[in-house]
Amino acid sequence: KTQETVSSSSGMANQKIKVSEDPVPSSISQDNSDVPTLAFPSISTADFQFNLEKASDIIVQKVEEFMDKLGNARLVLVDLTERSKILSLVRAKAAEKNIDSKRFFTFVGDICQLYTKGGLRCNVIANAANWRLKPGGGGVNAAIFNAAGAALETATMDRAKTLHPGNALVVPLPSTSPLYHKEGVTHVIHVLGPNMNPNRPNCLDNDYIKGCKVLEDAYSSLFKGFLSVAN
Ligand code: AR6
Repeated sequence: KTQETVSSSSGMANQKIKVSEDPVPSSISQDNSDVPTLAFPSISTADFQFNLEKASDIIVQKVEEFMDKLGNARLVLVDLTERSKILSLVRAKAAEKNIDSKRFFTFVGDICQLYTKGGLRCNVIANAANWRLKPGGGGVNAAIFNAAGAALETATMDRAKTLHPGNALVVPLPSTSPLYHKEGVTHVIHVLGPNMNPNRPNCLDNDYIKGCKVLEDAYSSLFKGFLSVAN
């Protein structure tokens, strides 16, 4: 695991070459568990402009609801930066409700590099998708489709051509995908949340009665999908 050296057999005799370095920060390198783990982004709160207070309430409420069905599996809410408002809101509200922090916690990092950069093993990751289930559009959707390569697009299209708001689609990742062999991700779950952005399809025009219902359904579908492949 630690840095190794080998002697070069060609050219300069006895030259030391670095061949591998442990990519896992020591603080979490003990996270070598094979515990089923779902990493998920906060659905709808960036490009889809959903209210963060309301979204954080829904995340914590849905996590709490699924806690006793989880067994030893883990749920991890991920965002790109330590300054993430949604992560702090959710952390505070989860602490208030005494949610078991071993089975639900937040994590800062790129959802496509949780193991190689962060040392966190997550066999399932969620995507904040678009209704066409297509790559691009920025945000976490673009990042996941990019990192997973064409294998994800094909596997997704084999299962569905579109997704309705509030629904999730579980896609087994082919082992040819770099996300599978580098990061250990075996499934991607596409989730379509409610959209409050007038420049995106199916905008709910600030209707938070409908919006909250759709976001609740989205997390229920996501967590059910995860449970269906977790054990
Ligand atoms: N790793 C972890 N979290 C991320 C990453 C990443 N690589 N990239 C973004 N986030 P968004 P939405 C966080 O906008 O609001 C797309 O265009 C981000 O900070 O990706 O549901 C789709 O095609 C935020 O907390 O999703 C849809 O059309 C969260 O992920 C539309 O955006 C979700 O941000 C969906 O919009």
